[in-house]
This record gives sequence, structure tokens and C-alpha cells, in this order.
Amino acid sequence: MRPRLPTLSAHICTAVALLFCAAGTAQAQDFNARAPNALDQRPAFEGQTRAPVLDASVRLNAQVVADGLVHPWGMAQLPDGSWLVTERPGRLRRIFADGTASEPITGLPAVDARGQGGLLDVVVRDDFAQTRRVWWSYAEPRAGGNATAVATGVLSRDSSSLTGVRVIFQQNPARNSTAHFGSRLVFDRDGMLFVTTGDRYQARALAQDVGTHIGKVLRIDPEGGAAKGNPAIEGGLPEIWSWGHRNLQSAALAPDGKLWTVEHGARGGDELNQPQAGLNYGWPVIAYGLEYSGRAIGEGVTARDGMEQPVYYWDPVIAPSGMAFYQGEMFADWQGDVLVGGLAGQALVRLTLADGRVTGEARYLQGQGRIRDVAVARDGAIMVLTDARNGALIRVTPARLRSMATGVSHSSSGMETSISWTMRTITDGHAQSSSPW
Ligand SMILES: [Ca+2]
Repeated sequence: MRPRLPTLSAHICTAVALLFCAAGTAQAQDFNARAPNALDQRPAFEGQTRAPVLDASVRLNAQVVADGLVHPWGMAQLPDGSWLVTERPGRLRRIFADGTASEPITGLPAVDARGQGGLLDVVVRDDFAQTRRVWWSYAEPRAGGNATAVATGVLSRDSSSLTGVRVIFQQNPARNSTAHFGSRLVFDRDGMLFVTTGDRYQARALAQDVGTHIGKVLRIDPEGGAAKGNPAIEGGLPEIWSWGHRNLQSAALAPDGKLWTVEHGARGGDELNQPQAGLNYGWPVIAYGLEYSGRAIGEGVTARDGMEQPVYYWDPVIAPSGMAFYQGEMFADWQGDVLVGGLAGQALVRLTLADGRVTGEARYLQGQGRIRDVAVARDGAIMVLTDARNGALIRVTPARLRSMATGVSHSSSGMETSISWTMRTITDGHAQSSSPW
């Protein structure tokens, strides 16, 4: 029998299906009530911020698959429906559909888990069943500091260890910082791997320096080296796809195969972008929002020739982490919609798109916890990871469906029990006092 995580209240996790209503009334209408931080800034085009609020009255069933995860950060579904989940302190586990969790998988390199560092994203390819190859990103301890790195290895048949581990990418330069590591991993349709990075907080000017990997979207060969077909950028490193980014913890491929990202702004200025090869997305020269101090960012300009406008921005911020395009059967009306996790925003954010612009925004699970990652399971359920000392893998389905894992149907008495339990579990120990991104 596989061990359960030591802090799991596992009998509750799998026996109780949680039901609550993300009401489309006052709560869902609230998120644009606050004034922007930068009162004098104007969007570059209509609909670039504060898109019309969508009806969010769909009833959702949110079932905790596993809790007791320490600051889980990334997840990848395996062919049998189980999930690989990273925990920031440096552990990778396999979580099975019944909520049991493997012991930490051995063979990973050391991580620098201070601050926002640690073990970060994890991905597999469609050929996992044949190759058992796994790729992951992490904050790598280096001489003189740390930096984002990507490694790959082969998962043993019993899922206990990774073998043949190789580091295939190292961000340069390293910095003495515990902040802004990125880093999402996304395979494109050509089998190349997008890697997002951050500006390391104190090194923001290097986001404009194409001789570094700081504040970039990178595209690499999953065996190592730069990807073929990357843009030719004068004086630029060969891994660079786009630059001028602040801290990218959300990235996903759209149904048409294009990469989209969401990056953290400062006080206001979280951005949705569709990064295109060889273009400059402006940080820190142009930005929406303000410094945390309340001062203007740089010269306080939001537009400049040669720098791309975001498709959409948030002020106040949601503090975005995790992203997926919905495709599946369970949420029939959400095909192609963008799902983004909110940390400070404590919400699952849904955006509708048309012709490359945002046409509406809705928020779900508001106030239930800091959402670190979002994925769509092969059966169409939406999976989220909550960022907390007692973090959880949660499966979100339309409430009309019976819980697939438990067969439990929902009653009003169960709903009351669930809500209080949800609040207790997800908020218990969550990092209220830590930084909001
Ligand atoms: Ca930008």
C-alpha cells in the first residue's frame, strides 16, 4: 500500500466532495470595485483592462484530491490519470486518483528553496508511456547565488527515482537573490520547450539586455541547447524567444499552438501577452501600475515604439501563477477560454478571447486560497494547486456531475460541511505574510 502524506486528513479528502456556488451575484461582481493603483494611466485600446464581467454563477464541485503538500508549484498528468506534483522545498511526488501520494521521488539535483526558489514546474510529453521522460525547472544553487535551471531524467517503473538526470539549461547570469525565478515549462507543437524566467527582482534592467537570460521567454531543445528556428536577435543569446518580461509564472499553448503568458507586475500591471518571436515586451521601460513604494516605474510611461503592448493587464493585480486553455467536455461553454491562477487574487480567473483580445473576465473559488497552478485533466476537469504550507491538489468540476473519484452526490448538508472544511484546509497556514507573487 502506498503511503499517504503524513499530514493528510485523507479520509476527509476522498470521502467528502465539496460543493459550493461561485455565485454570480455580489461576490463575482466585486473584483473591479477597487480603483486602479495608477489612476492617471489609460489603456492603449478598449478592452485592454477591466473587460466586461462574465456571469460566474456556474455551480462548481471542488474536491480535494490530496492535501498536506508543502507549497506545491507545478503538476503534470501521466497517462494513467495520476499527477506528478512538485513541492517547492525540493520534492517531486506522484499523486494517484484516490489521493494517495508516493514518497518523494529520488534523484533530483539540489535546489535553493529560499524565498520564491525551490523545485518549480514539471512537464512530460505525449510519449511519456514509451519514454518515461520528465522535465522540471528549479532554482539552482550556484557560485555567487542562484538561477533558474531545467533538468530532465527518466522516471523508474516503480516511480521511486529519476535516472539519467541531466541539466539541459542554466539561466545566466546567476544572481544573489531569492526572488523572480519564473519558471513555467511548455512544449510547443515542434517538440521544443519554452522556458519562462524572471528579472530576479533586483536585476530588472537586464530584462532589456538580450545578452542575458534575465526576464525572458526562452525556447530550448529538450535535449539541451537552443531550439532550432529561434529568432535572430542582434547580440542576443540563441535561446531567446522574446524579452522585456518581469516575472513569468504562467504560460500555456493556445489551441492553435501559439504561446501565451501572464507575468507579474508590481503594484498593478500584471500582463497577459502572446509573445511573438524576437519582440520586446517592454519591462521595465514601459509598464502599467506603480512601484510597491507607490512611485512611478521608471519614467512612468506605458507605451513606446518598438515595445509591445500587453493583450490585457490587471490593476490591481491578481498575482498570476499557472495557466491553461480550457479544452474538454465538462465545461462545454468554456472551449478555448484562458484559465489563470491568482495568488494574492485568491481566485481561478477565466478570460474569454476573440480575435486575440480579451472580451470578458470571471473569477471562481474567490477567497478560497492562493492558486499556484492550473491544469486541465484529460477528462475535462480543472485541476488547481493551492500555495500553502498545507497545500492541496483540487479537482474542479461542474456541480451537476457526480464526483467521479468517490461517487458521492451532493446534499445541502454536505455543502455546509464542505465549505467550512475547505476554508479550514486551504487557508490553514497559507502564506498570508509572505510576498504576494
Ligand atoms: Ca510588458
